[in-house]
Amino acid sequence: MTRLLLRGFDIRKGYLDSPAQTRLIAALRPVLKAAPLFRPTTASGKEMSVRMTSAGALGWVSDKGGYRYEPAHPKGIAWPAIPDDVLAIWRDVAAADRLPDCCLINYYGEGSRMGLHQDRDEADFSWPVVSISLGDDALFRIGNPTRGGKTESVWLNSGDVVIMGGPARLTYHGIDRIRFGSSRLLPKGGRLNLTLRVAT
Ligand code: MD3
Ligand code: FE
Repeated sequence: MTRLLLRGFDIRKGYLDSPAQTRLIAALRPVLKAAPLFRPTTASGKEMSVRMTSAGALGWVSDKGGYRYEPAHPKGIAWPAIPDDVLAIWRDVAAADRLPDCCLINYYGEGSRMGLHQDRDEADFSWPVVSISLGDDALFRIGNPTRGGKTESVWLNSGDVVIMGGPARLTYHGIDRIRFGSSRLLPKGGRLNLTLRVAT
């Protein structure tokens, strides 16, 4: 495993080996069955190219009512529990004395991207956010604490884990593109990104 520090983001390249990635996908299968991926729309009514769902007490949703955390999936059921294998990664890397209450699951198919944004729907920005990449490679762009300015990009590969804490917690970031078909982890291709958060 190699470690990269970029603008306060702690990037653990190759944190999960191939068998651990396969185990994580197996643990996520029942989660995705219970809480299917859906396509959120922004407050302005545009469909996002990324499909999403969540696990944990709270899940992140976006629709005409805006962005927020909700205790139920849009189809009305409680979000499934965050799998233990996922929580074990948080325990190992987050250095936080509580567990996350949300695991947001983003799925990137061919052509999906996520524009530069800040994550600020959580109640307390002093908790870190932990991201786990699975499947196809993604070009991750890191900006600044305010909009604009120079950015730096890094490819995230399957098995990489990123920890965003401290001053980096409010840094602008996004996914420019994925290399669709670069990984064989997901049978239908694409990329799953898990972000573990303390929302409340
Ligand atoms: C920096 N996801 O879900 S993960 C997101 O790959 C999101 O799906 C991207 O941005 C993805 O909000 C990037 C890296 C990441 C996640 C959350 C962050 C970086 C972050 C929260 C605060 C600062
Ligand atoms: Fe984000």
